[in-house]
Amino acid sequence: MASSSIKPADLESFQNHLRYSDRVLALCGAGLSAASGLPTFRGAGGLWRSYDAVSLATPEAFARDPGLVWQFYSYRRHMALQAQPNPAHYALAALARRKKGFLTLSQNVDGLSQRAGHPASRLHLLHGSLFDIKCTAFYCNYTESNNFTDPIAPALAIPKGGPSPASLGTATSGAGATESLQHAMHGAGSKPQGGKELDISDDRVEMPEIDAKDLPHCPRCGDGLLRPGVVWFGERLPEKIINEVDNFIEEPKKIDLILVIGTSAQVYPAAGYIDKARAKGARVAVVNMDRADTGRGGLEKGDWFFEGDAGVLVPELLKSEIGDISNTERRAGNREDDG
Ligand code: BJW
Repeated sequence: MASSSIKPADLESFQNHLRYSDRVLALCGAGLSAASGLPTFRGAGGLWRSYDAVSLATPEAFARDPGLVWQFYSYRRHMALQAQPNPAHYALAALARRKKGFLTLSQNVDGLSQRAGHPASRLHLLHGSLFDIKCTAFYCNYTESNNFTDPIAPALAIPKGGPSPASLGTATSGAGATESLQHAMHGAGSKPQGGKELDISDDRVEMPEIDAKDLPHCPRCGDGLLRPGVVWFGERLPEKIINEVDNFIEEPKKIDLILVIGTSAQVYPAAGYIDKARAKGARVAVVNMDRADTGRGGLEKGDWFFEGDAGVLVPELLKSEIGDISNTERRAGNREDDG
């Protein structure tokens, strides 16, 4: 594992606090999966073709152009399936197995925590999953979990003809992941080479327009358009999850620590859990590439800021509790099933 930039005194004080922490939260965002090669939402990594990724994550965008929004999500399903969990996903999963009072709140929809063996009962997916699907017809309540069909409809297959995204998995930031994909595309020349998938996240690559009839439709009602089971702006987070998180926070015992990993902490209600945990006594430890991303409230005395790649820093920070994230651990994680 690459050496990190953590100051020994900070590592020691953090690990001392972690050792005596019974109730711990983690709030995770897109930066957790950046080391797995998946782009973030905001900043340089957040462009998909000429669109701000956030602008495609709305019910209005889907109503206006369901074909475009499905192309965006189908591409992300495909990329998430090709990506591998990184050491930070495995480290959080290992901590969840060892510390019963540890709960992870993830804003990520990519399935990588689950694939790292994170116990399901200790992982709350605040913004849903790319692999959940639901019907948009108002009279139909069809939903499906863990649909890994790729492509989900033939018309959504990634067009072929160019080089593959060779460096997927080596970037350590969202922007880096986007850049490496584009470099892979254009470094090899603009002429189609046949057989390899085109990087349709780059708007220099032509993308077919898709007829509404070729988008995924509901197998139950027959005519409703299906949509990804993610939470878009203006939509409620799943009530069951909100209640479970609130129940954890409102338990009489204090919360000792909240880890804030790879999130710009700009989106609510997720970002609000930092203040809620603080109000219950938690110290805050932020892991982020960007020192400016400490959430709206900023840092307070007694907090920690660990600057760098979560894929490197998280396993190092948690090492005193979980040991080394070795290949054995990864295999154990993959077999883990907490029912
Ligand atoms: C690294 C790294 C590396 C890079 N290592 N770090 C209170 C105040 C103001 C507004 C609101 C409020 N409450 C609600 C709102 C409205 C709105 C909102 O929050 N707006 C804000 C923008 C101001 N919230 C909502 O609409 C929510 N719904 C709601 O509140 O409903 C209420 C309601 C009530 C009654 C009726 C109806 C409704 C829903 C929010 C849903 C967000 N959805 C998305 C899309 C999900 C699907 C998808 O994935 O496509 O969630 S938007 C997008 O942002 C996605 C993410 O999960 C989320 C957070 O982004 P994240 O993960 O933080 O990513 P980035 O890119 O922002 O940051 C990455 C970070 O990683 C950066 O800091 C990098 O530096 C760092 N990094 N590489 C470590 N290697």
